[in-house]
Amino acid sequence: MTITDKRVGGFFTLQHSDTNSAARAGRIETDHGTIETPIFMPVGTVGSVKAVHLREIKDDINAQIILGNTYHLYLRPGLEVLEAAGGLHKFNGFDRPMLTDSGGFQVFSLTGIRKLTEDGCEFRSHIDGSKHFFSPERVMDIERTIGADIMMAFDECPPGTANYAYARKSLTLTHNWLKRCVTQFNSTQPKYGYHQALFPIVQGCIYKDLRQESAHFVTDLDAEGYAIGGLAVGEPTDMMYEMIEVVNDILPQAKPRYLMGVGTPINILEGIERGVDMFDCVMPTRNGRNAMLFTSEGIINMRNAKWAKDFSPVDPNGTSFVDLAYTKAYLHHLYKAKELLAMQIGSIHNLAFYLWLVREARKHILANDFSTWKKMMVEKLSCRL
Ligand code: PRF
Repeated sequence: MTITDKRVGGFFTLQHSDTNSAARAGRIETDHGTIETPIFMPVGTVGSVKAVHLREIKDDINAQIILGNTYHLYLRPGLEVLEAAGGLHKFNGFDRPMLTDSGGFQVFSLTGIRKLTEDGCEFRSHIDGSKHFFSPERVMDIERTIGADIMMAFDECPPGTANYAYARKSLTLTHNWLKRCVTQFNSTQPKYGYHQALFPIVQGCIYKDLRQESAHFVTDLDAEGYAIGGLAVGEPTDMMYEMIEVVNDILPQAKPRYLMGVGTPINILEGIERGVDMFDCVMPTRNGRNAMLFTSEGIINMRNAKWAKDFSPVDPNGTSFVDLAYTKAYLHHLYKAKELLAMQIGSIHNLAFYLWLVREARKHILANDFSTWKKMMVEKLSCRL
């Protein structure tokens, strides 16, 4: 069994592999434009990147692709609205590539209000308590209706503490669901006239043999790209890095690899060094709303009183408009006063920083000095200002 619907004209080009590490620079072509990898994808759960409007996400932050969530979009605004709009791109006005997560991860964090069977997952809406059912077939149909350029397979993401027996059972379920996703994907067409790629997700918790089995299983499907799920869910960080290495040793070089829901700037650099091409995480936006800024000099807690009279720019080395337009003292004041503008500035700054970081990583991969640059960056990123 393989995935038959491939993009005409190709999908991924591996441009350069670092000689000192597994880092890679590449290019993903979609019908909504090109993504240069390694890339970070801002999270737009309900179709909007929280507190950031279109002009900022496109022109200031320079996002090349954003992410939406099947679970949230299915519940609200719902499929009728999304289909009437002509898909999510038309609905939210973002005309660049988008990716939808399958809802697997979101549904499973609803512990207590969900019931998992071989057939699928029954859950209650976090909005109104109504009952719903996601099967692999249903999730493929929903992702077709949302219309993202990259659709994620429906998987189970067990907690980082899962024991071997649970991990084994869960992996079998995820693989059975994946086969059903592929069958449904192959037998349906995109609704809006452009290509959609289906990415399978590798699971297997922290067990090397399960991760290897899963990486081989997904590779056999000949997808246009692959994801590594089930990491950054409570396991030790070293274990996460080890699992990335185990999986990337098996996944084909010629396809992009997406590490789901990761992570801190350091996690991203470590992932890139181990051959990951795509990342997403709520951290830049969530922490930005919460006064924690990532900068090239280290991490800043903007609520700290030490900034009250610091009239230097938010980030003198930053690439976004907000970095030079506002001072630390002013932004400190806005957070203390719980002004909405603080959340906007923090989110824009952090996202622009994440996008800068992956652009720099790409430059250094292409220049063949990634490892030296990464070592220097990790030291800076470990500082708290
Ligand atoms: N599966 C899916 N989405 C995800 C994850 C996963 O394992 C993770 C784990 N870090 C984040 N988002 N479908």
